Amino acid sequence: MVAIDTRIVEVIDSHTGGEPTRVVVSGGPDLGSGPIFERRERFRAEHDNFRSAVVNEPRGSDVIVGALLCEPFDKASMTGVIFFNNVGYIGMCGHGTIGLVVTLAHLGRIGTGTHRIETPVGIVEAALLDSGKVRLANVPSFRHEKDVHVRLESGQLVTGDVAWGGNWFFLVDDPDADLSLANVEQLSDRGWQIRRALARAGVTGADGAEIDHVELFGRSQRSDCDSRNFVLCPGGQYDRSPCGTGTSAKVACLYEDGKLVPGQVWRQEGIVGTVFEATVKALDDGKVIPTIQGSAYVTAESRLLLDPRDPFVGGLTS
Ligand code: PYC
Repeated sequence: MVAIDTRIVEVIDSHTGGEPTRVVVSGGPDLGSGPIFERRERFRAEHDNFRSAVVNEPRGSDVIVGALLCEPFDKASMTGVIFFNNVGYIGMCGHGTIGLVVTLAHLGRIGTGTHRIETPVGIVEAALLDSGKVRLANVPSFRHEKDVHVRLESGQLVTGDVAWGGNWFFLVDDPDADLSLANVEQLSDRGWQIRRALARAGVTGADGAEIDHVELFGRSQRSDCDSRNFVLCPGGQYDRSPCGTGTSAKVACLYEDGKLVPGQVWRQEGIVGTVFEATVKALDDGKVIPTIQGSAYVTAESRLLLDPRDPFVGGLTS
């Protein structure tokens, strides 16, 4: 029996290339009005326990990315969305947007065609295709710094690029790395070492923004893919998908290096073997609009129960 003051939160779960998204369709906090980035700050300041309750154990897991639907401030958008994870909030989420579109289609709220979505870091456009795939036109993406050297605790020097694809990434080409699922512990450890080295060296994104995603690139064993990656997310989990914002950051760098021309398809394989297809459209200021195409599948329709008597009503946090 559900206690009278238990809060009920309706969620739809999906996965995009193996990476889960949990869309909150009702029962979320009232964040008031105003631009989505302001509402994200209200979410962080006043309702952070809701974030943790929805994505963390015992109702979720470290891997889940949450998506809170919001009334858009931009009236031309069909919805606003705030993405969050086990430790906080992210700007954009590529796999999450693909999951969100498939979820809204599952609910009968949208059909095929292009849909404008407002995120805290800008407007994106997501097309639900007849095939069921989703093609996302992301926020303007760019390289902030090329060939940055950082020294790990081991003394090893690592070189990478700092780039924006809706989140901040440090991208490292590691052609000889063993980017296999069997090696994720070592890869995660390397990712953390790089994050710590970036922090020690004071390497940031624009305006001192923290670089909270690390992306390692190696060779794909597949003849139909250009590269394989491993992405360490802010809360220590690795992205099961090829990472939409990470692939956006990658193609922005490739474009700047003259290795990818507008319209050319880049096939990015992720660590579990799923693939996103990416292209770029060049903007006048040197940035690009990346498009990311992938598939998502709905996995559950659930009601989360937040019983105030539950000692873990706000989720398990470390
Ligand atoms: O697909 O952009 C993405 C993403 C970011 C963090 C996890 N997935």
